[in-house]
Amino acid sequence: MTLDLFEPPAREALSEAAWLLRGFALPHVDALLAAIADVARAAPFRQMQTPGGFTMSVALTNCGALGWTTDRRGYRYASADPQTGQPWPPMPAVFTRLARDAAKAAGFPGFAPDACLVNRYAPGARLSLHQDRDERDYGAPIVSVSLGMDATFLWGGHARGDRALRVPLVHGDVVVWGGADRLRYHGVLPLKDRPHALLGAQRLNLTLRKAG
Ligand code: MD3
Ligand code: FE
Repeated sequence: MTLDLFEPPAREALSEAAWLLRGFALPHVDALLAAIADVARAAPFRQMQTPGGFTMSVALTNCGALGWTTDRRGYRYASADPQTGQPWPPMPAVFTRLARDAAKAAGFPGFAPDACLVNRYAPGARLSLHQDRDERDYGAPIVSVSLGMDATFLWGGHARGDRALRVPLVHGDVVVWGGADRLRYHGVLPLKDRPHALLGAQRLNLTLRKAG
């Protein structure tokens, strides 16, 4: 029998339907990075324009049947990459499996994502407080996978002005959000310039969703 007195908890509650699974992605890092490189070869990372005319500090790409995009006309999910007119690259099997297993561990069995947004942060990049409301059905959870540099995640309330909790996210962490917490405001503070041993001066974040 293993002595498990010092095992970290398998899951940590951020609130009633949001779960932090520390290190859940660590066994899959090599496969995830190889799959992200494949996706980025077919659909390169790019900084998109917001409807308000700003350029996002985060660069992004997508895979799966649907991909999240933004331009002067608004935010939406689309089946084709606006830069190439081609369908987004297929969802790698390691993404689908990790998302399903993490959702199950957080109490959402049967999660089958059809969209994966891949965000890439350089030092200084940030994501201001927002809600994710471009998906068709808020009944499905969202699974988020953090790789590379540390980040401080902002976990707010149901109104933009609600006080936000600061949650440190590190390489390999997975968070699952659903139910009553699905429409909470959230964001990411500007990243510090503290290169990661494996990934260097970048943070990658996967968000796996049922968008359509
Ligand atoms: C809480 N990305 O792409 S993932 C996003 O680290 C986004 O790149 C962040 O927010 C990142 O939209 C954070 C965590 C996340 C994703 C979806 C949520 C938190 C959420 C939906 C509802 C509540
Ligand atoms: Fe978001």
